[in-house]
Amino acid sequence: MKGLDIGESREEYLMNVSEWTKHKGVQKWVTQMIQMCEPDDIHFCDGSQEEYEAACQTLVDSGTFIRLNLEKRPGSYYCRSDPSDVARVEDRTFICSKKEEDAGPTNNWEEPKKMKATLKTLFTGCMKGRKMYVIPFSMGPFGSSLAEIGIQVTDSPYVVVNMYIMTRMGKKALEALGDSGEFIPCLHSVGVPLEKGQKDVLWPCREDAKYIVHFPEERAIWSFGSGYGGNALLGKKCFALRIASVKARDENWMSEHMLIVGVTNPEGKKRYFVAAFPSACGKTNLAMLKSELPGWKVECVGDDIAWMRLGKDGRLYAINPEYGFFGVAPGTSFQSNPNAMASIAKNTIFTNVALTDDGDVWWEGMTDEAPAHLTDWKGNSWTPDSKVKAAHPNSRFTAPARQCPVMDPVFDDPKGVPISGIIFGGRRGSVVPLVTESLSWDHGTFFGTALSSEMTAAAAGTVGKLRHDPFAMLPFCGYNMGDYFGHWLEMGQLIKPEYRPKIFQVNWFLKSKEGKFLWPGFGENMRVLKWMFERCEGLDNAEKTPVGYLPKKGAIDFSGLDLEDEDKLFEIDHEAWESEVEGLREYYTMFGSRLPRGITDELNALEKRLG
Ligand code: SAT
Ligand code: MN
Repeated sequence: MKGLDIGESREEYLMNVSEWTKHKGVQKWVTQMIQMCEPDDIHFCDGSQEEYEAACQTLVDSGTFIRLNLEKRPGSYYCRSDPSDVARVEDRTFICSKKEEDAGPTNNWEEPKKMKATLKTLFTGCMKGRKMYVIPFSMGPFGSSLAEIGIQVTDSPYVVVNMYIMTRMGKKALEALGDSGEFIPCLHSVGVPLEKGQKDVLWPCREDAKYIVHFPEERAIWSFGSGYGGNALLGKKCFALRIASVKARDENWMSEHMLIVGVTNPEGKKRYFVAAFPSACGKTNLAMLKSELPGWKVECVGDDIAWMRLGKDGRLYAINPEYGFFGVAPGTSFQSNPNAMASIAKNTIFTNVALTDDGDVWWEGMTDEAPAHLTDWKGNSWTPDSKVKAAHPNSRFTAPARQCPVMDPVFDDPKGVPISGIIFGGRRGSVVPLVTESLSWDHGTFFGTALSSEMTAAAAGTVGKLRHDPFAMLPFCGYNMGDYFGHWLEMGQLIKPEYRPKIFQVNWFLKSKEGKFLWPGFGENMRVLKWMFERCEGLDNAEKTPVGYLPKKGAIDFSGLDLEDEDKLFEIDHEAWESEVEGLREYYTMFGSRLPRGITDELNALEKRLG
């Protein structure tokens, strides 16, 4: 590792940076960041395995990382965050567009100049006593016209090792950028400078000052005070969704909070689908679905984010901009998601799960019975009689995508994959049928705007209450959500009609009056995917209803399933739908004049069809 004391040798730094990249914009920006943050030391990341291991060793030496049992979990590390720094902080996340209305009613806003002034005060000298890492990274495969480059500077080695897994980073990203390419500057600090000789804490962060800030017009990200997940790994939600959604609007493409899967039928024909789900709806499980239907196969291209662009042929192509999984651990088991379990068998970073006595990991839902003794995510001794959870509900694994046994070999293909279908799904105990196909692109866009989910114990709020989460993008859209609806309508016009993806809505969570789930879910969801696949093939297996196309009787193969009430899966309760329409009308008022006419038209048309 090339180390350097800036204070002692500015010339040497300038020599190093010009050796490292000829890109004048990068040189200038990194220099400015150094002058403001005043790190003691700087490291330019090359993305090598040795560099990754050295950074892990730094974290082991400082006590932040614990090396896991080499036989049970080779190449893997255990980490506890500060108990106050365990999730994204939506109330500290800002979209600082020049005009407030351009951030829209779903985002926090602050005047950019004012925010910059606040941040500059916080960032000044914030890396004293620390090393600054400079991480060039590519979101998307190298050489892809769908990929974008970012440069993150950070004082957190935890961020470095997570970015190593989650993105394609280092020298190759810098080469892809070239001498004059466009990059997104991503500034990050945990916000805890160290005095000379002062001992560091295990997880530095700021309880009093967290800022996750996006400047959409400048296309820049400034993140202060948190070291965790989406707050600190700036390639993920900050860049790949919030900033990218703005770029996508301006450049006619789509940046979506969607998984990507390839579905292959028994004849070997393959079609690709993308799907958006609010949290706690089984998105990761669908992304890695183990098919229960003989001859049918699902492969994973991505589990969280899809970037989609028009090809020259007028078709929509998607890439997964990420390179790894940052997945929620609790609930992941060999039963619920065997492919995720295989993905995290080695070379994985575990954060805020529980530690077993033999140096492995455990979390609620991993096995039916908890181990007799654990150390919980706060470092306390834990037994099954303990009153607290052993793993934090938002505890995570960071694992390389290539370790997933059902990873689609084309996930690294610069061309991306052609999309046949788009799926929206929420958790609804009633009203929304198991599966519906939209009547048109605009009607499908309406599905996206209407997406909502009943809250689970996994998030703060009242359990069972409906939370609107349009396109599952509520905390991730970098501009006015009303304009984003309009962008979807416009994209539909740009896609060649014969290639326009079909749009579906699914609901795995219908319940009987007694509160029992009516649909088994998990691997059996393959039966629903099969119907969608066949719709894309043009099969006449649907019938038109007021809410969209539903499967004809017998069109979904339910053989071998012990279903309590098959008809209820497709029931349309007119009264419930009418109040659904009323609820949406009321919800849409928050977008005011930014609500596109096309969406109001769809709502009115639905109301009319309901009669
Ligand atoms: O923390 S992340 O944004 O990476 C994951 C999530 O909260 O959705
Ligand atoms: Mn997500």
